[in-house]
Amino acid sequence: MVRTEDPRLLTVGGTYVDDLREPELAQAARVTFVRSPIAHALITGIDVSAAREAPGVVAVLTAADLDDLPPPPPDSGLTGTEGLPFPLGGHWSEPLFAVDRVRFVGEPVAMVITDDRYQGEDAAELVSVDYEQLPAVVGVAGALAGESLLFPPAGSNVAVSTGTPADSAAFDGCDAVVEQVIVNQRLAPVPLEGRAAAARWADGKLTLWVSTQNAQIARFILAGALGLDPANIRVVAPDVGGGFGAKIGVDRDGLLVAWAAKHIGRALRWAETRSENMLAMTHGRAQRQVVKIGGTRDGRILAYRLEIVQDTGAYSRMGGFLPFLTSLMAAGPYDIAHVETAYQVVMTNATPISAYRGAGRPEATAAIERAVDLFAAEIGMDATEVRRINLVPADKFPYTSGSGATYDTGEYVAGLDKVLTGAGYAELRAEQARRRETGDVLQLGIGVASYVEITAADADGGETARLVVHDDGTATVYTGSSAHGQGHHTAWAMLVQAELGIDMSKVTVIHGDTDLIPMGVGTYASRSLQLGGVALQKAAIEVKELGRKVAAEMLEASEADLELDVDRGVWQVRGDPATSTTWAQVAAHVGEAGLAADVNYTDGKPTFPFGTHLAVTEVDTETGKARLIRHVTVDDAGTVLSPVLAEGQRHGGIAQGVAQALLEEMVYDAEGNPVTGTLVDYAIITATELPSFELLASETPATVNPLGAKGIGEAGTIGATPATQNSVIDAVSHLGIRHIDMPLTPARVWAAISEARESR
Ligand code: SMO
Repeated sequence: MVRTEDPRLLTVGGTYVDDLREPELAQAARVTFVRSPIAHALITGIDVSAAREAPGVVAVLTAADLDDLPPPPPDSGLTGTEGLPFPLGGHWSEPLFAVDRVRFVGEPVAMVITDDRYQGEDAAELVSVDYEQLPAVVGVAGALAGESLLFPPAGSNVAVSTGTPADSAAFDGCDAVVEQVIVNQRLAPVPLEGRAAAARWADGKLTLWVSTQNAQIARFILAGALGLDPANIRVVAPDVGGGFGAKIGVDRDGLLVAWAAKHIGRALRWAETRSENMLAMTHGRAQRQVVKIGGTRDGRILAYRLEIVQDTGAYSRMGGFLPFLTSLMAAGPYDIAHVETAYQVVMTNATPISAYRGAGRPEATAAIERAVDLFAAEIGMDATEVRRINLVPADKFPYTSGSGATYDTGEYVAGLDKVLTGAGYAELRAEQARRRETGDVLQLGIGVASYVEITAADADGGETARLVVHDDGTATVYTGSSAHGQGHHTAWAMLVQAELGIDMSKVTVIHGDTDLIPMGVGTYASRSLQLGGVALQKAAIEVKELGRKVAAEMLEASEADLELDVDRGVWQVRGDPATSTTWAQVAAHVGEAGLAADVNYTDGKPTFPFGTHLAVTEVDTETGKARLIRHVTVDDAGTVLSPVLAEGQRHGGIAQGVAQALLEEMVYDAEGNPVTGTLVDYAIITATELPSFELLASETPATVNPLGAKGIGEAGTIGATPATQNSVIDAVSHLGIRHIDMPLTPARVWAAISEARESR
């Protein structure tokens, strides 16, 4: 089965926000943002007079023009651990335009609106902003030092703190205890399509076309920010070129485009440049972790502690919430008697942190998978053996972990064994020994990571589906779960065909338009199939029962005697296939409204996909260059609906995970200037750096939903990152190296090797 969306995407291409040729946008003016070039400064004046006179300028807007907006919500007083801190309100709230103070390079300060886009670039240069530079808060150390404050009224840069765990007695009974500071570095999501929006205000109604993972959530945010009745807002997400979590809802830049269209009464459009995307779209990860792990010399882990400082950047978007998820998943797939976690969320003068492929769970896996390898090295045991001893055994499910998550089903040890067998683990170790013996310049590394993750963590938020069968025998699906590369059209059409026997080619899938689908949640947290897919399956079953009644009437048979021949898509009398009627005839008989069902599925529960990744790297000990040469994985996401879509998710996820391990890092200098703000300095991964992945099959059905489905969207990044990191460290472990922080660039690996050789 191939993807039904591909012929269009590969021939005429998609229609993204900036490609829209809607007549309503024909006269649209162009938005160019004026962004702060300084990480931390007071704004002492903004002079827009010269810009207003520039060619093509329609308007120049700043915070002073926002007086037609509703007052911000009162201080919620949310600090500490009460309530879910995203976004933080009160002291920490994020304005639309910067007011009085800028807090990161890239923060929007003003907006220039011009007839043509090129005019905006020139006019923006003429906006004169007076800045009084302040000391920048860089990284978690800078935030905790507290010498400069982003929000002086708050009195601290620490927005959330769970308190520190007391040094636990659980470690006292351990033969061996290891501690390590681990940096899970800041990453840029880099979707191929950057952020873009187009807005029009007419007849008391706002339409916003926006590149988003969820049109309905964007509408909800818009209504709140602009003080509008949601009924007077239409949000449309056309084709969306990737999001990775950073396009959940709509952020301040998109809100400003919508507001400005209403404010000046002219349609507007905006598409960011890649440079803006690197600085002003949210970033991900950015945790400093301290792990402590202890156990017996025969490999039993008895106690584990994870302390996190989350750098959430200049404003707390989902960054304030990520360490909660990291803490929840801290214990990983292991049965550990004592687990303790603590976290702080701190503000820094950098781009705000939000969700990025895995959103808090990759950070949990990265921490414990490093810790397990460190523990194994300490007791001199093979790290895969330590994993086998401590993985939750198959007969213990449902299992509540030491960090408080209840895993539904799992075959963790079987998954590990499948990967070890598939990779030829013993032969790999033998090859590694050979290379060590001969002193080969290219040393071999074998890294393993086992994981469990939570998907659809917010399952009770539900998902919607509407299904209509038409009198020409086709069907239309309206889904609250919109695609930005995942392949929903294919999957949703497969579900309809499986249930109703209507051929996939006759199924149209519509998403991302709040006029057509007012209720929906959207695509993130690997939730689509297990929530949106189940909603659609339920709608199809309802339509089927409606169809049965109508067909029975038409064929003058009892409902009990009717059966749906799913291969042919016809209703027939049992044992008398000649007496039959098609979906088209049934729909024509009853009229379209008669063959439609609406489902809002809110009974879903989170699921816990799991797996093991094994990465084989070759490390050049003279240059420090690490190359991934094999990657073998089990990613068990329950029952697989479409193997090609599931494999696609695994491929993309692995590539992004390996990229974090080897290449990517968003770096800031001491003044808070981003120094990796272009794709020349920020190395995203390409096919050249990757081998062909060896994906092994494993399906342990979820028990909490009728499709047996768990999420697959984020698994690849979760397993691949620590497997690759462990692999590179393993390649040089014979030199006495125990840990190297990501990204494992040649410079870092070479420095670690040099240091190890010197200290010998
Ligand atoms: S990081 Mo994802 O879109 O939950």
